[in-house]
Amino acid sequence: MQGLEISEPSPQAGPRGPSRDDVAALYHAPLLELVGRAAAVHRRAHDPSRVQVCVLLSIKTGGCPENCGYCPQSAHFETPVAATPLLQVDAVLDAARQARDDGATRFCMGAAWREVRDGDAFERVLDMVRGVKTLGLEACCTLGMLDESQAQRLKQAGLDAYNHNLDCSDEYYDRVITTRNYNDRLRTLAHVRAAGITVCCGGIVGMGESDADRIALLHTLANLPAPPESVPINALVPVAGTPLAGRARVDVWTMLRMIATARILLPAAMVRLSAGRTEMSDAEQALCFLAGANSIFAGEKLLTTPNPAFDRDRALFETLGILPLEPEPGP
Ligand code: SAM
Ligand code: DTB
Ligand code: SF4
Repeated sequence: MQGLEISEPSPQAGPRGPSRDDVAALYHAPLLELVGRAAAVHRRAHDPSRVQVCVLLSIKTGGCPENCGYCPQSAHFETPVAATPLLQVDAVLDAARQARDDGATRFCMGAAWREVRDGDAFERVLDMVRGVKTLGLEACCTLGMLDESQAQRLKQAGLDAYNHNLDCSDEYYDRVITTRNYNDRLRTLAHVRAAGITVCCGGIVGMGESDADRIALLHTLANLPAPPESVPINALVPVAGTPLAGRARVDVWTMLRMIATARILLPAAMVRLSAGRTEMSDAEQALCFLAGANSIFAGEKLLTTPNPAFDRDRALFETLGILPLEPEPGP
């Protein structure tokens, strides 16, 4: 398969990473060839029988000043999501403990903020991070934009990962969001990296973008100054009141192409089958795991939208012979 013969990118990527044509050749390869190659890469870099279970918690919901067209938490749209203030530390730690008891090894706290501001709210988030770390979980936050000193403070508190998605291509970005631009996103990612926090960065499929946009996103991810350690691939969850409410569900073949191409381009990354699983059959999810996805978000809610219940995922893992990834041994 000529299109599948590109060498795997160096860990440094940068200018020596794959070209857009390389990425397109992979993405457009015959589907089973692509999935087969991704499965082989996956097996070399990871134990294919292990899938990491992560739990999300919305620590501050709704009322967000950004106008992301997919998001039920934007104050620009009338949606079913009610705004709530920043949770108390104890409530967050109760949820984290429950997540750990349910088999999760990573706990991700999301806030509907445009950016982090120094002050009491940020201090409280730092306390949440410290508390989650004492429970032996990986701690991840997604709080919007942040500057370098805020990233450093999160690192000092013990934060392992920061989620900040590019979501789509640079070219498509202003069709979805106009209150910030691609460079704003890249700047925050650089601050996270500079602070020594691992980067979780991915996108959403099903927003009306083209294959070329998806290829451009994957190309950008594979050419970041250092490869992201974590790549969430979300299927759009259309929510009433948002501009993208009427979008048709994205087909599984597109999800598979995204996941498999991401797996080949970023062999060491955790590729996360993120939003959209409620609408996927067990067989569709199995294909995504075969194509290199090795993490899910578990629990009945993502941030504000429904997600499969723990029991359904437990049954799925049993059917497929998948085991939840064990926690890393503590220091
Ligand atoms: N406000 C912060 C930000 O935007 O970075 C953090 C929270 S935001 C909800 C985190 C990510 O959730 C977004 O970047 C987007 O990729 C994803 N997301 C939000 N709404 C979604 C939807 N309806 N369907 C799929 N993914 C969604
Ligand atoms: C990511 O890429 N997907 C997760 C996590 N990172 C924060 C969030 C999905 C949110 C889906 C919409 C909602 O539940 O509000
Ligand atoms: Fe705000 Fe994040 Fe939703 Fe955009 S995706 S509206 S920044 S919460």
